[in-house]
Amino acid sequence: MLGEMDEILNLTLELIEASQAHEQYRDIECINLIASEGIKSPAVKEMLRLCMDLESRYAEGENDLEGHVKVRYYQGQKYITKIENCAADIIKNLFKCSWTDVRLVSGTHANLATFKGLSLATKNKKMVVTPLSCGAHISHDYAGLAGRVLGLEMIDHAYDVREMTIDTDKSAQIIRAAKPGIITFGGSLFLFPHPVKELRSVADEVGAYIAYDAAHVLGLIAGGAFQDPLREGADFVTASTHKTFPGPQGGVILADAKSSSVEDAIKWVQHAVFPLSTSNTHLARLPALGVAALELKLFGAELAKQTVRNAQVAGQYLYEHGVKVLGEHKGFTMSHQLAVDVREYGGGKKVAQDLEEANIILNRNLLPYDDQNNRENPSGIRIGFQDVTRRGFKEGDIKYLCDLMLKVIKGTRKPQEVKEEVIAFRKQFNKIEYGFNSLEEVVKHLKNIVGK
Ligand code: DSN
Repeated sequence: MLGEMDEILNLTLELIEASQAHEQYRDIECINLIASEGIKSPAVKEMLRLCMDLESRYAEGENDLEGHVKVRYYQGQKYITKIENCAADIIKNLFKCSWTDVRLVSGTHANLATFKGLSLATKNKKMVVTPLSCGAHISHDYAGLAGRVLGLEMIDHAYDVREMTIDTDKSAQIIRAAKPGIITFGGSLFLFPHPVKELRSVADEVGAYIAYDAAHVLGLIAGGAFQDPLREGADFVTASTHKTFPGPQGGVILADAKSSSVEDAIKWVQHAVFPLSTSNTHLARLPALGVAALELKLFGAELAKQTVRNAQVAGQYLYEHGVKVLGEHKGFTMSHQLAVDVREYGGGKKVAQDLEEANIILNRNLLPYDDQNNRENPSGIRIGFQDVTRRGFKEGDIKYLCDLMLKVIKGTRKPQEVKEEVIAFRKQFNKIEYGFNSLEEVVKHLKNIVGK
């Protein structure tokens, strides 16, 4: 027993120390360039800290066609219902849509419920998707939940490697031949808009729903800096709420109930949310989701514009310094991300690991011409600029950051030496921009706007 408790004590100390050390490491000493992560404002964090009881509660049940609570199967819901309805209404207002579901605990969960709901609505198991190496999320893929969990049959969009987007004409032919129930757009390596508008009528010809995975670009859409999928013809938008949308970790689905067929599909998707795939919907994130959405309503345009600008400046600078950044003839990117071919420097794995040693954190990534099963050492790295932008990086800071990266990528300096410069540089950015410092500041700001 004593020996066992010794071990438990050690584990507990390690747990506490590692948690403290992590906060110092990633939040204070690293420059974070993982394109799928986001950074919360002090007001969003304050809201999260306020919600410790909510973090213990349940709210199982059904929602209505406005995304509001319809029925709950537990007592004690009078404030929980208000919270969920408010969060849904702020999201609907931000994305100008008539329906949302905010109960998803992640973007993958949003895809699960949407793909399942739409395959039930259409009684069709075929789904046209972007190939994994061309940017699809693993949940769209035969090797992920779409294939292995939902048993969908995947047919690949045609992808134009030079243009770094879906080939419209060839994909139209593929869709006409396959007659899928679902056509997906969007994904995780996502530099340029996908042809939603262009393929809407082809989806109509075959009776398919369009699902657009906006996990990466949700904040850019909110800020009007990327394509607007709902206005271009997407039936459903799925997303996580913690990437360019700088909220708590979670997921969301959006739709406009513009026809009886979308209304019918919403009901199936809601059924796939509950009872098919949730019991606990992680309620404590909902108030913080509302605050993050409000911040984007107020500051999202400026934030999105600077994020994309920073990514483009980095693309140009790295390219001018001899690094193979993809999409050069199109200005490198229209999103928060860059894709860089680093085979010349040892491949994605080596470069990502070297940069990690210098406290610059990003991920290796498959590029469209890679074998999609070679996830171990793909050709590329993916760089995301949403975190540094919110910390206040402007064009000059981005170029300095690129200089630090170039030293490591090209091996002209040891990563350990560059690390000291990274830590010192990171220390100059201690505020979160484009958001609020406290809930008090949120309320004051809003009252000022409405003149109270
Ligand atoms: N796997 C994540 C990404 O990095 O894109 C999204 O879930």
